[in-house]
Amino acid sequence: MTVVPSLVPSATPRSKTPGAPAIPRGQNLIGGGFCDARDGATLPVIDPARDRLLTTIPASGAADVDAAVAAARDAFPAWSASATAERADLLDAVADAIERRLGELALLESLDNGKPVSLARAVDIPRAVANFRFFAGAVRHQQTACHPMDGDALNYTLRRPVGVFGLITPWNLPLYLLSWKVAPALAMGNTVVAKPSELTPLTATALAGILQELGAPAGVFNLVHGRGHEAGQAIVEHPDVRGVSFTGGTATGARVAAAAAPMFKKLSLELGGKNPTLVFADCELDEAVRGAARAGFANQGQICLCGSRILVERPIYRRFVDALVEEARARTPGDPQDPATGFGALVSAAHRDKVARYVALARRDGGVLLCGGRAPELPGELARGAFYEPTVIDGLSPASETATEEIFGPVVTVHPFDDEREAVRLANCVRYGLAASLWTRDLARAHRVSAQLASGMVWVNTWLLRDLRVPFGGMKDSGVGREGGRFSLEFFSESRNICIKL
Ligand code: TXE
Repeated sequence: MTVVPSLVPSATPRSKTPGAPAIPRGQNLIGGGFCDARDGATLPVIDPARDRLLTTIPASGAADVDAAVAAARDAFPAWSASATAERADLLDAVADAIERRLGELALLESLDNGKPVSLARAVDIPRAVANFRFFAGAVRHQQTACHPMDGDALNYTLRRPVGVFGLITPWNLPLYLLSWKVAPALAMGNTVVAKPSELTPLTATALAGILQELGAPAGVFNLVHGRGHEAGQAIVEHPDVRGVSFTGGTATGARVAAAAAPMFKKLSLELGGKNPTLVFADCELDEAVRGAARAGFANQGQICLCGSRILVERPIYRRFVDALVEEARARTPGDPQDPATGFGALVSAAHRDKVARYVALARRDGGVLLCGGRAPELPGELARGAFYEPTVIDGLSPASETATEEIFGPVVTVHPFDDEREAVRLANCVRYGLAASLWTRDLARAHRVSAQLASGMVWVNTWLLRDLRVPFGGMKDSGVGREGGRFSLEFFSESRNICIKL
């Protein structure tokens, strides 16, 4: 099987694991040219479902980042002065190109990450298309503020590009989250140096190929592959990078913030979550069960918005939990590249082991495993894969490590509550504050409880219903700042107020 050779630079050695799909080796894109790391160092790219080598990428270091930042800096004057329509047209063309290659890109995402190809086809790639289209439209139609001063003066505000942005993204939704940053950054006239997760670099390389094919000016979009503490850290520390948009773990976010703060860089941090799902006894039970299961297990539980802490009002506790376990059991891990598979592999063996450690902690702390809690037995090459069964744990203290720390895998804990007050207290007593979902038919309660949740986003009777105009981001240890719609346009620009005396 050959995978999108047209999207990745050629002249490449093929991957070495027998039977693995032929994926050309990934390269950096710096100043309009594809290249390896200066010292030739590489990192393996592993298919986590079969533990096989897919290809390699450059293990870039500070010298590679330096070259990419210089290219982005050189491209900035022309790109920042280009017409809005030119930038918006490029984003629309990128969206069209991604859409045309949806099948190929979904396959790459599935191979790289272990996610079901059906999910990548239905969510990851279409949402990347939507992000490029949305920000093309948003920048075309953007407005700025005007503050007249009773006939004395007129204030108006311009939004100017900032300069070179560093865009650092995680492995769970690789192209989707990269497009969420690249599109608004370029739309507002910035140039960028992007570093995808070293665990899932394939679709970022494909995006670089698309931008090249479309004739994006050299240096406007630069891609540097590599490890976080090397390439990532070098981007954050580079004095010519004027802003950083980072999505990833909370501990990494703290390191990024510490490096960026003394240089007063613009900084957006989308970090971890331990999101509560609150289920009230008056909910539409079947819908709540399906919604909670989706929130718990979508993408194998590897979405920062996943609801892994499920709080259920006591009168329906047993019925709800039994039905949830049935939903969990129905999600059978299987070959991610089989279009019929709904539940794939985790991103890596190391991550699967981390998930297993949290389940072991839960057992130690008196948790009762209602289902899952182990790696499934799968046939053939899949036996080597990083699979883990959907797991529901009852009987744990809501203050236990498993119930309060971000696991980022297919593990949910369930906890009963007796009234609204207790539900809100349990929802809010973690260090994170990214998202919450609540299930009730009582509209007054929906408003009342939503207003009390310490959380950047609240869904009522739904989960992960996204409108690209709304603010996206978290509070507490879930991050700083908001992206989405005008919030992204504002983050990726500087306001300049002009006051004219009349
Ligand atoms: O994230 P990292 P990882 C959470 C989740 C997961 C944990 C670790 O809990 O288990 O984070 O995942 C780059 N300077 N989330 O290890 O390490 C890194 O190369 C600059 C939540 O993948 O934070 C990658 O490109 N960059 C999250 C990106 O940061 C650095 C999604 C994220 O990697 C760096 C993924 C450094 N010092 C994981 N160190 C979400 N909220 O969506 C690493 N990186």
